[in-house]
Amino acid sequence: MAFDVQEFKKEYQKKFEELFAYGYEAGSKTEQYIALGDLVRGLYSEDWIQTIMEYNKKKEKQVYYFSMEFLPGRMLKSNLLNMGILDCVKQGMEELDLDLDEVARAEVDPALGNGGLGRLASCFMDSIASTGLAGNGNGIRYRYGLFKQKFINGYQIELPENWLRNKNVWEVRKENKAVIVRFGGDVSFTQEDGDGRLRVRHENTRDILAVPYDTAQVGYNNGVVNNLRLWSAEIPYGDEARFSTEEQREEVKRITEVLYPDDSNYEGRLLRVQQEYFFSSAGVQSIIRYFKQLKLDWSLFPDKIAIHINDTHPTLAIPELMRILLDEEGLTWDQAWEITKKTVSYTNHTILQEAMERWPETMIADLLPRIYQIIQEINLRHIDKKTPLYGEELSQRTAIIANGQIKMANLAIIGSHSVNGVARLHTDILMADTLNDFYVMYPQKFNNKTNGITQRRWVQIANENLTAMLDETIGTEWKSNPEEIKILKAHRDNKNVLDKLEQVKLSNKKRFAAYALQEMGIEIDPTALFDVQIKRLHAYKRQLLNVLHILDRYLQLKDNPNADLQKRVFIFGAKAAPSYYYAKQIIKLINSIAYLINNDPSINDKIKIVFVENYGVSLAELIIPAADISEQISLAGKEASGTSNMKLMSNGAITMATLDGANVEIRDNVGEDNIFIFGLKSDEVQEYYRNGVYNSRDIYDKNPRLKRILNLLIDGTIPGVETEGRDIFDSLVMYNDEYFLLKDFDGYLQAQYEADVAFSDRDRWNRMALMNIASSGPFSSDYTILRYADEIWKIKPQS
Ligand code: GPW
Repeated sequence: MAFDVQEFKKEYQKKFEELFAYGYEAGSKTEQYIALGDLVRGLYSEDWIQTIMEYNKKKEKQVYYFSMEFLPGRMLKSNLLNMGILDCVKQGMEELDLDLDEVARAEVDPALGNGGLGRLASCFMDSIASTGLAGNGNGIRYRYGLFKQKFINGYQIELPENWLRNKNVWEVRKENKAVIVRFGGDVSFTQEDGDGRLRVRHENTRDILAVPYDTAQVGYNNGVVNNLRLWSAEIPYGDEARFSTEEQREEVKRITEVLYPDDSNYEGRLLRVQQEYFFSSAGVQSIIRYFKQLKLDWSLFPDKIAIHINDTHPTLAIPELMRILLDEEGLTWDQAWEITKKTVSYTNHTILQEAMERWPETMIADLLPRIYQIIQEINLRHIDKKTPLYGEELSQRTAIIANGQIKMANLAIIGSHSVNGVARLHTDILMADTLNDFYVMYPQKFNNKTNGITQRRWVQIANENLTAMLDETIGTEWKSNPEEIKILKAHRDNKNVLDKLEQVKLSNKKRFAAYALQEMGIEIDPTALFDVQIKRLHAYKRQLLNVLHILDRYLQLKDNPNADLQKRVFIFGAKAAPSYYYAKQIIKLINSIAYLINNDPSINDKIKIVFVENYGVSLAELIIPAADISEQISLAGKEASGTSNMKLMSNGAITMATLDGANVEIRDNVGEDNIFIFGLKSDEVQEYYRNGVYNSRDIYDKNPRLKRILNLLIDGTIPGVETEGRDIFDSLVMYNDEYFLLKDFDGYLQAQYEADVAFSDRDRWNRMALMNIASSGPFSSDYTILRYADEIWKIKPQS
């Protein structure tokens, strides 16, 4: 983008005065940020319009990524980076006596997602634009994002996150693109004269206005600016009379009021399914509106439109598309069904049964009577068609409706042409096990798309020091072609490069240490090993296994204050779903252990524990560049992919991992010598579940080292966790340790010991870090997205 520093300074001053009617020097950080954001939006607006016009003119096939969650992170710097003006603006701000980073921190980080799934959607939006693909996001503009986490006395407290409290400079309200979404009502059929076709009458509905707010998705140095469309629920214009009571008005607003705070765990609530239909219907309607403008035959719909559903949350897009094609556009069932299947594709993100969405039949029948009929019809036709081919039993197991419930995964698979898992191992488990019945019926639908991350945010923005060091060492090609980072391997034995890498890491650790001191009053040594586990709190992710290791070190130091142990800082970041009692108990336990150990002078700072409050995208950007060890220790088979594993690897952390999710592929890329692997394999876990011979009590009785640690939970050593300690102890010892922590404990300790040894040899460790960075290119979401585009969506990058 043609733009120079002087010009920028002039424009910025002008913009500020225009907005606030005084000089920028007197403004607050928020005002300074708003002025800059506003200016930046103006700079890409022409490309934004141009991009959309071009897609329309060329009738380019477009993909619509439907996702209940997006976690974009702060957008100022990523927009500047992708526009190619980050350095220019930084310098300009400096000359105006402003610090860009400080101003950028005034942006509220929009937490419109829970964790990995939402962040993946945002990495994908960045990659779709950056690889030059015609793509759109479709989601919900929640008034309140994921709760703000506070710790009070070690317990998690949830506070509302009003992310729109300041002006959102990136969004554009598009009233002219609003659509009506209908709930409830009565469905009847009338025989029309003439053609004898049945016409559907859907009356007495509750009509909600869906208003889109569009946010630009700026591609990296390519002039492409795509669109992310988030829908907000409002009262239809002119319909105010029908919503005369406060109660009725509240009901409308409630639909997009707040994000459900559950990660990999579904809540069968009416409001949730209202949200799902609301944004699915609005999205499909605006696609239909666009397609009709093209004046093409309906049979060409799948040649122009791909709808991708991010997990089952947007599955109602399938019957909604059917409804519109049948009831409003007058297509036959067979025509509509062919179009729908060819248009929709589905990603599965979990095998956990508790995360599988199932809606009570009666709930859907009442809330969405026409959609319910269509689902019933899809189900009947499916069973009719498959029973003669596969027999009664298998066919019934794949039914969409059973036992009064509607199974959304079954609908998503039957109503789409592609089903993908998010890592090789995960997809293999889906095919062989979780979704095997469907794999037997539709082998050609199944495919793998291993997740990826955008190194633009996770390296270039989060880790400027590493970026500068890479540019200096291997040039800048890796920035537009992530695989090229592999040439860093040529420097693996270059002492000078290894030392520089160590300096980069150290400076990032100092930056985090300053944060820990400032925000939490915890003093940490930046030369200690930083051991990081950042992800949602979940039993299957096994934060508790990490805790058992910490307690083992604690006991070693209690026994012998001079024990030869590597000094470590254990960093945790994790939110628990407010209703997930056990996860909240684990948070309390970790905080209590942190308090105990951090304040025990006999430990002499050999262990420090930092549990950051309110972990999210912005904190991830601070923590990840500072990590030495990346904890990826889920029970094998349970974590579909993981993505923090990739972000940490790209920043030179060494992975401590079970062979789960994408960890397997990380090991394959980085090599056995540059990763620490331990624990049960996925098939071994499966075998234990099948034969039922696992007995955790037995391990407890026979392993004195482990027994001593577990007893700490119930013997009063850790103050303030009487109930938590007992409940957690019981889950591990009395209720047979569902996630095999005790089984994997010895292997984990051994791997951690090896990590200590490796860390003490600075050259060896730095070389491992270098090899991780150099092997991280294949995990760029650019490649992931190009595979989706080529193999599922059938769209090509624009030149
Ligand atoms: F349960 N994931 C997530 F599959 O963050 F829907 N939230 C969710 O609700 C689900 C999955 C769901 C995560 C997976 O746990 C993680 O392994 C994966 O890397 C991520 O989705 C992106 O695919």
